[in-house]
Amino acid sequence: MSRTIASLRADEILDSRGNPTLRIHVTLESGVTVSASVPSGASTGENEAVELRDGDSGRYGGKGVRTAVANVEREIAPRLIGLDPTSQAEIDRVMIALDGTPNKSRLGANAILGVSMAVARAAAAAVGLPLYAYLGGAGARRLPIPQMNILNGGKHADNSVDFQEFMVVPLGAPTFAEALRYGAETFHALARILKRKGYATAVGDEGGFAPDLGSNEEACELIVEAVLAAGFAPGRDVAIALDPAASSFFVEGGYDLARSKQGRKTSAGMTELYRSWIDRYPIVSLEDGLAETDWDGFAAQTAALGGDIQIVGDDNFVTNTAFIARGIAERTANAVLIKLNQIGTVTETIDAVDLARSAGWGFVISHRSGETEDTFIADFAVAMGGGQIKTGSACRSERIAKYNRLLEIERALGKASVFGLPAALRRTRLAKE
Ligand code: 2PG
Ligand code: MG
Repeated sequence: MSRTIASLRADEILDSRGNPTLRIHVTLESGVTVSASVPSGASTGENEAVELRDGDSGRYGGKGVRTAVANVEREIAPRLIGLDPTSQAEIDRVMIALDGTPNKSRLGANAILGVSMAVARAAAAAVGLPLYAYLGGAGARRLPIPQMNILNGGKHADNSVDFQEFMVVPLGAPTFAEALRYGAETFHALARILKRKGYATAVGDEGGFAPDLGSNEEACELIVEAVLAAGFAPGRDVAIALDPAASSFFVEGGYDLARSKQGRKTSAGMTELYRSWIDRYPIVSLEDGLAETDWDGFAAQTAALGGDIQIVGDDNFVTNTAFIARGIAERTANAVLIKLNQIGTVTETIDAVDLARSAGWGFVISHRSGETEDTFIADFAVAMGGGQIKTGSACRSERIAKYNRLLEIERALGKASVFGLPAALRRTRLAKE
């Protein structure tokens, strides 16, 4: 059949941090060639699928991916040539079995995911559909509200801020295009405010500013100021989402706010801190407010705050249905962050989304801090229909590429497109007001 896979090739390319990653090319018998590139995280969860690195200190400090490239071309390709790319689940199953480990450490989750994404793209091309429509079907028409990370700290910047991500959420916009404008104008207003106050306006890994602030809380104050300066109503037009990525400052059983010199806190102390912020700032979503091992703390936090805001698990769930199922049983969140490379195949990522959906949880499709110009997650967010994406600030082209793709999709859908608060954010205090 002309649409079967004729060849599979891999390249070692660079990600947005200048570290090696993979680009996979799939060619079909018909001659159609597509490619997909793999992202890479910095604040990774312990149980993520394994990103295979060469460990050869003579190249890229050991971060080369030539072994993963060889695994694609020598091991995976011979098994997939001749298969129909629309058999996504079967192809992903073949790769999981060929790898043979629980965490894809033999062939590398980077090798497997690149192939999985490229196969999805090849299938979409073979059946003549845009990727979002191929993966999501005729009902796929909800554009996501972006969580735009305009102030960076933690592992994504070398500054005095412990918390990793302070994001604006333009949830009051009528369309995705307008939401993007609200977010970008707030970003530019924040630049002017930082400059006026004598703060640095250099950006971190995800394109947010990375100034040395006096405290973590000052980030919320500055963002509210920026929202107002841009002419928007805090909370109604533009809200705030946080990803403290608390595993990164969890030291010897306590939360150590060392960078901002704010001392150590217990799990309950952190939740109290968030409560006081929620009372003062228009926060609608909190991701990884506690460390990935702090399951009891997460359950207490969800009981305390989950009626008012979205509680998102990232490092603790790692897009893995086993951990998400535990979270659902123990009520440790009410939403999950979804990252394809945490689990390593498109099929397993869809399984994670399905599980979240079946529990009535929200889900946020997410980039990694190390990205490429690949826009797969933009289509994937529309296909899954959860109404939320997190893909960085309003600068750095590896982030903007995803937003620009979403603009294209919204335009292509025209009047059929849907944009607005998903159920997961409707529980928020702001939406109830
Ligand atoms: C996160 C991600 C993306 P990283 O913690 O949510 O923002 O960061 O890719 O470094 O894990
Ligand atoms: Mg996170």
